[in-house]
Amino acid sequence: MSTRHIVRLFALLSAVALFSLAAPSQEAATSSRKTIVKGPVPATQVRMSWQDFISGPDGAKRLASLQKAITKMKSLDSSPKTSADYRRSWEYWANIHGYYGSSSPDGTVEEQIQYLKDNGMGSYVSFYTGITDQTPPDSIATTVWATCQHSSGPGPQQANFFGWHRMYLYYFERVLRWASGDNTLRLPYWDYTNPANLALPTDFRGTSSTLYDAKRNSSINSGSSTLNSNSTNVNTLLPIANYLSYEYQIEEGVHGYVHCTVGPTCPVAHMGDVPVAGNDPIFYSHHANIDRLWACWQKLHKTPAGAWQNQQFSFVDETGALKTGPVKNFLNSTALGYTYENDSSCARPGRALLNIRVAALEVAPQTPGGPVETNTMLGSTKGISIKNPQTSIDVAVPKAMLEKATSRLETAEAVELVLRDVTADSHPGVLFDVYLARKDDPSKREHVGTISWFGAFRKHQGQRMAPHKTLRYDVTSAVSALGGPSVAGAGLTVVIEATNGTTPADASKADEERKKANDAFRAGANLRIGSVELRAAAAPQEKPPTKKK
Ligand SMILES: [Cu+2]
Repeated sequence: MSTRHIVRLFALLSAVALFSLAAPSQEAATSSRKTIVKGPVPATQVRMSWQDFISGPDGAKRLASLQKAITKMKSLDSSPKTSADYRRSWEYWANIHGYYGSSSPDGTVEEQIQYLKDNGMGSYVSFYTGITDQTPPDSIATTVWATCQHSSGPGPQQANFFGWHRMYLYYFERVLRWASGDNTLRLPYWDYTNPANLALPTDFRGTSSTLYDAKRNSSINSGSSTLNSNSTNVNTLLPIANYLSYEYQIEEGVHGYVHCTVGPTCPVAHMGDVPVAGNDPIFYSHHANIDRLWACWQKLHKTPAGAWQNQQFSFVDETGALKTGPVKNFLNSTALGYTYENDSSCARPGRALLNIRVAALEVAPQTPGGPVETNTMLGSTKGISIKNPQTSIDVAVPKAMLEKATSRLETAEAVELVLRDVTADSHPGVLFDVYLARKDDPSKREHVGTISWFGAFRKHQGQRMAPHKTLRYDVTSAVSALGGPSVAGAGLTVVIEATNGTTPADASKADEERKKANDAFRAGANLRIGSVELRAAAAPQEKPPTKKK
């Protein structure tokens, strides 16, 4: 037995011990692992999209239940710190995701404010008014607070982003039901992957609502801007069969984008800053949608075995009892008492992707020694420094190669853009839209992705960790839209452009928004991209023979 196995066995034994101590008596009598996730779960109910949740004959009743639950949880913030009531409070649940304080892995509020001041983001300090340092009051809080899993944060390389957050929402939802007295209550999801729902739902915007949070991007909060439709499109991700690739790309893509755009940016309270993100009511409907995107994937693919399934996490339930269990008990949402209104047609209408395009994005992320590429390099530009709000990077591709790759787009060839080893010294102050453009006419360009910074530069053993992201975008449709084979003579340029993530409802305000983003861009962050690569994936019979290991 290896040391690692012993450590794991020990973790399992301590978890079982903790569970037996904390479980309510009727559950302790049958302390098999399966009972950990059971308990008083009522019949399966549907987690609905926000729009449907508030509509129909029962819409007003459902909304009232949710508001009642959140109001009740907030009222418990002042409960005695070691009471079960405090473990059912809003503050406690936000602290499970993260908190500031001298025992927090993220340090204190004062340190965060100093970080913003030191890094040209002092104008955001006012977002920390009213945010205070917290201290875990007992061993249960010490166990469960600040345990969220993100691939960019401290912790194992395998993030367990989906697993941890599904468990978090499951126990949070149990507390919501307790607080509302409504056993049918399920979390509604904000389905921004549907272009009809890019605006923050109105009920979150009324300043007197319990769903309102002033610590957001003011234009998102007023409805004068929405999310960007391109940044929330997951069509090219859903077909990815590699679980860890899909998880990483959802986390780094749409998940981080929504955090930093509602934020008002990263790392700023609430939504843009990991330690305090759970204070905003929209957090839970955002993450219900992320959890749904996992459920959508589970409908399409077989979940692979992996050490991530055995990883154990601890939460508290609606009785205030500590609950510990492995992620593998949370794979089937029906057993947890919910299904999603839509988990079977999660892509936007359009053509189905060909397998070759999927293969291009399959590479497992963050593997030690770097990912193993299975597709062909068309061309790359190395060592890019982003010193301006807008940077154009020409990627030289031999004409014959680009001709070959573009002559059979979508039938035999797919094109992928890889931004390898994206890093910086501190937060760049803005997000970045990524465009693919024609070199001969840069006004012809296609939006292919958005780079965001949620959870970047978090502390690990006292040091702030710089992110090293490798981002991959399927640009096959973009190359087609730019003219297909005609780009072979024109050449291709990748444009990295500062953005605050929003799309103004009034299109004539676009220039104003761009100017705001340009002003917020921080050259001092020293953003660098190791290499910008265009790669081609060919249909299987055209693949060069792979080397035998
Ligand atoms: Cu999140």
